[in-house]
Amino acid sequence: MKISALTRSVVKPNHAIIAPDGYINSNVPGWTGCTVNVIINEQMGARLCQTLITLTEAGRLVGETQAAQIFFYVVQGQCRVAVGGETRELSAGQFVYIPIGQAYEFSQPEAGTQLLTFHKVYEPLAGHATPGILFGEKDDRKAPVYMNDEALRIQELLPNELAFDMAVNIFTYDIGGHLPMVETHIMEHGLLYLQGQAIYMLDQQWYPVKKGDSIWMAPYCQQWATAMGQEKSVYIYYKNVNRFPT
Ligand code: UGY
Ligand code: MN
Repeated sequence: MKISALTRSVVKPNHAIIAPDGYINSNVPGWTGCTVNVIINEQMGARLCQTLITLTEAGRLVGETQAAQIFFYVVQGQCRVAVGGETRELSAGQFVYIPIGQAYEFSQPEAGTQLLTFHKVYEPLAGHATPGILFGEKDDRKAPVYMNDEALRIQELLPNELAFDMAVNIFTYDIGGHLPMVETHIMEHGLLYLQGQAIYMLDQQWYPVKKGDSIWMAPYCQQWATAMGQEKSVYIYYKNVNRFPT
């Protein structure tokens, strides 16, 4: 029997691990027929928001982005999205990036469809137009080796252009693969494990993590990870990029 007083989730001033066992649903106006778990948010000291939305067959997300852009990624299932005069079917591994000031509607999901979102208040850059709507998908053929280590591959889902102030990447580690060094950096991360297991080091503390877990890393939270288990470990992560440090 599961012991209900135990969890792998931790929430610290500069990092958090949120495992699904502690989820409590939020109501988001316009998002109906679904459960919404706000996993990372400014309430914990973050400057991004990360949510996980689980849709019933009747699920509908109707809204308009305001100051924050939203990146939607289909973790499982499929649904329809209408945005910018275009309607598309999205299935697992596909995403749509919705810039600021844009109306959108998600509808007709398969029951159990899960969407991951990353939200960031957009910081305009003089001389660069605000990015447009963008569709894309996970594609391992577009994941080059990271830092000359054949065990590590990163696919950048958003264009590496100055107009974008956020990156969303998919990081795949072969079993036993590990970050080549302890990273210590100004950029913040939100992430969701899509596959496998790992040991993550955050601020010199060690955590076992697996598919379904989310992690928040504040700026300068030291980070290192190694993959373990029977399959590659894969996570999708957010990073703020391309702006002058304030
Ligand atoms: O891009 C990154 O900073 C990435 N290598 N960090 C991480 O996966 N924790
Ligand atoms: Mn990093």
